[in-house]
Amino acid sequence: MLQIERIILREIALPLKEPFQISSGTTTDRRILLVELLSADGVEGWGECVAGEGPHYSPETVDTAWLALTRWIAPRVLGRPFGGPEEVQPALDVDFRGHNMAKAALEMAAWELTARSRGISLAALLGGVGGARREIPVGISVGIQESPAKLVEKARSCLAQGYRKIKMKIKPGKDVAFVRAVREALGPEAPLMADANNAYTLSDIASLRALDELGLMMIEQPLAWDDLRRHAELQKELRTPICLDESITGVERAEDAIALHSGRIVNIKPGRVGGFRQSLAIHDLCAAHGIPVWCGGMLESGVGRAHNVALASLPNFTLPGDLSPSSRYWERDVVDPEWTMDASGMVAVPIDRPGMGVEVDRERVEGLTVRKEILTP
Ligand code: OSB
Ligand code: MG
Repeated sequence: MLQIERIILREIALPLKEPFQISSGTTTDRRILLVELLSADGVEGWGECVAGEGPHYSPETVDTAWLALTRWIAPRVLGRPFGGPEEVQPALDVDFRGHNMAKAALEMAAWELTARSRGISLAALLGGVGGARREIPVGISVGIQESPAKLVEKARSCLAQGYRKIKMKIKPGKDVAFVRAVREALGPEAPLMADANNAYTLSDIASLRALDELGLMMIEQPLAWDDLRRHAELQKELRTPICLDESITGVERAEDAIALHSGRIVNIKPGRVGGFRQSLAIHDLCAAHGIPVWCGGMLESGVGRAHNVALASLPNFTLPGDLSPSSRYWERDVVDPEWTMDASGMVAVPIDRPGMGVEVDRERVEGLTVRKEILTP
């Protein structure tokens, strides 16, 4: 049984160590929405909303998520008995369209709370600890750089740190020459990929064909954020697997993508798909169709990272996730212990600790809080 008696929303301001540029814009300071739940029997649960500062990745923003949580999500869950966290997402989707990231923040906190109240790890609750997945290979997402030489320098340093996959953000004009320079500098075996965040159309086929020659593990979401059909056309023209990110907003979209052959790999971000229930469904669907998945990131604090690490412990997460350690993003994270990566590019899944496996540094969070609201039935 799961009954939520109190929801505490906080927006914290967390500056990135360095600006992060993707094709649709640059982020320097994160506005992070944290969700804290308190159950009827006094157990806490934490979630993080991955919505951006502006509507540049998906239509949601921190402000729309705050509105959705206070006005429509909280009233649907507060004081209401659920059989378990898997019942939360269906309840939120009745007569309530979209706002996946806002819904996910609440839903994932409900899973976290459940794991704590059962005294098991979130990874174990999600079903991810079957044998060897106590560690997950980590990839890094490198923002758009000024010059090919700068990108080469970054990528080289990432490999030296142990990262198992290097994803380079690209956009027209900052693509082929940049990626080719890295390929030439790091050699044919370097695990490289590119992420365009929708910066291309089918008329850019020449650049996309040139990228196709560079031995990339995949090209992520080259075309429109909500497109599947054109990605299918493009995939026919490329040897490099297309990986879908933005377009996969739930398990039905994943079914569509598989039916249309829109890509060969799926990046699962639990926030984008409405939470863990949908993430698990997409994971299982892709596994049944031989489609590898990996866990994407949204520049989360240590709270969202904990959820991603737990999810990525599932068996079909066979490719390295965007799960960089805390120090790649922040001077200091908001959880204790902070997230680390070992020299061979692995992050440990904290399966011996209840819940998400890290504790929120409440004092630090209070100090960073710019807005707070307490919601009760
Ligand atoms: O497309 O994966 C993306 C960050 C913000 C918005 C979109 C994306 C990203 C990342 C960051 O690539 C990955 C990370 O959190 O390290
Ligand atoms: Mg992406």
